[in-house]
Amino acid sequence: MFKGVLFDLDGVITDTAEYHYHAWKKLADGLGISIDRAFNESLKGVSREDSLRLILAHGKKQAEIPAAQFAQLAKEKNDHYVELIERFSEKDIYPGILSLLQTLKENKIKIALASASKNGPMLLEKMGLTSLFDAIADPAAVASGKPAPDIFLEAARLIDVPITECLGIEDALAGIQAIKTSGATPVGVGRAEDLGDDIPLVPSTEALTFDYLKDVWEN
Ligand code: B16
Ligand code: MG
Repeated sequence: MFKGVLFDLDGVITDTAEYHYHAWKKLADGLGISIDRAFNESLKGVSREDSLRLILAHGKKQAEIPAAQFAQLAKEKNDHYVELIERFSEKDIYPGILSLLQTLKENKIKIALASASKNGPMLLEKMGLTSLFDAIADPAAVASGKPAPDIFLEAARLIDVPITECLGIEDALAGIQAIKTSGATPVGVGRAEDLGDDIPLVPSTEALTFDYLKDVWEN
């Protein structure tokens, strides 16, 4: 039986991708760079700074932005994003996630957050989920973002469970790659076209039950 579950946040526990998109779009518009929802897909699971680099490269503007302005742009995006998620609450938890977390806890399975988002602790707090988590890995404390395995390794270290005894749940390809490299067992939320056909997948979080996770582990 697995002893720990490492959760991604955006796209697994709640839907913040739309808000990230609006905040990035506002910033990109101001820079004369056009981004759409398809481009936004490539930003899922990618850190704030790496997302900004991708947007600037997309608009061929990376050479024009000095370091101080880069930091300012990242801050502007985050300020707007934080405004957009101001009213987040329990109603924003994806279906099935609260009962899964409660069941894991009842069964003494350790739970950790392995999100690229520096806003993760605030979002868990707003959704009333903080007390269900045994640990929150800090994305600022690891050397490399997803698809590197660092954040999942750090999450497993914090709950003191060997990474090979953990499941990792992700909605983004970068995150699935990170889980695979870490040595944890991946479970994807999404489509085979996006995440690959070589891992267990659920179409939406409702299907993420404790029984489903036990089946994944045993098969
Ligand atoms: P922040 P996840 C990721 O969260 C998002 O998918 C990604 O779009 C975002 O840029 C990243 O967090 C950083 O977020 O700007 O709030 O630090 O999917 O790893 O939970
Ligand atoms: Mg995600």
